[in-house]
Amino acid sequence: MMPAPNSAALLLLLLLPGTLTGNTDSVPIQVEVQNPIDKIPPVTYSTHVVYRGILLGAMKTLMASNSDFKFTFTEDPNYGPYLHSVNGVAGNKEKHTYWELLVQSPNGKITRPNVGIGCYIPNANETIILRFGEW
Ligand code: B12
Ligand SMILES: *[C@@H]1O[C@H](CO)[C@@H](O)[C@H](O)[C@H]1NC(C)=O
Repeated sequence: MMPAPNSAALLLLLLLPGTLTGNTDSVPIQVEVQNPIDKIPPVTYSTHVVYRGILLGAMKTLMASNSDFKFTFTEDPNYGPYLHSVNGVAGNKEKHTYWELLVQSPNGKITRPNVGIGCYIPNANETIILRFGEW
């Protein structure tokens, strides 16, 4: 006969959403496009990412649902997807311009991730800032 399932273990399963059980929750985030170089006012979009999903996925979801937001990326052999253009504005090697990836947490703190759009995993309610800048 099978032993009766341990009730403490069952409770633990119920309390761990997304770990052992499937998680269908979508994580809400915002994407803000900043282009101070061309003096374009910032635009903020709301989108979402699947549980523990990558930023690139959220950006593709946003592009598919909102015709105002578009982006292109190139594939770096070592580091993966490199964000090349946003809303028709492209980074340029000669002009030393690029799209910088910044993250603003709900408490307002802004950080610069040390990975690109293919590796960054957004957290709920973060504002992902795509900022056209110079290096
Ligand atoms: C210079 C540099 C840049 C320059 C590149 C300018 C240019 N076109 O020459 C600029 C300022 C544009 C840049 C941007 C970013 N970078 Co950078 N960059 C470097 C650095 C210091 C040297 C690269 C280099 O010249 N190698 C020598 C050449 C001969 O080799 P290469 O293969 O041709 O180099 C190319 C790639 O490295 C590519 N590249 C540079 N950074 C990144 C980042 C990503 C995600 C990708 C896909 C490609 C890429 O640009 C180089 C020139 O074409 C490296 C660290 C290091 N010491 O290696 C970090 C490094 C590659 N960058 C890194 C990061 C995180 C970024 C950013 C995501 C930072 C941010 N938060 O915005 C952005 C990219 C955003 C985007 N648009 O997708 C990380 C990548 C780690 C990872 N696994 O994702 C590194 C390793 C530094 C780190 N923090 O650890 N970067
Ligand atoms: C994100 O924001 C929503 C709506 O304001 C809130 O209900 C939720 O608790 C927040 N989640 C986190 C992890 O901050």
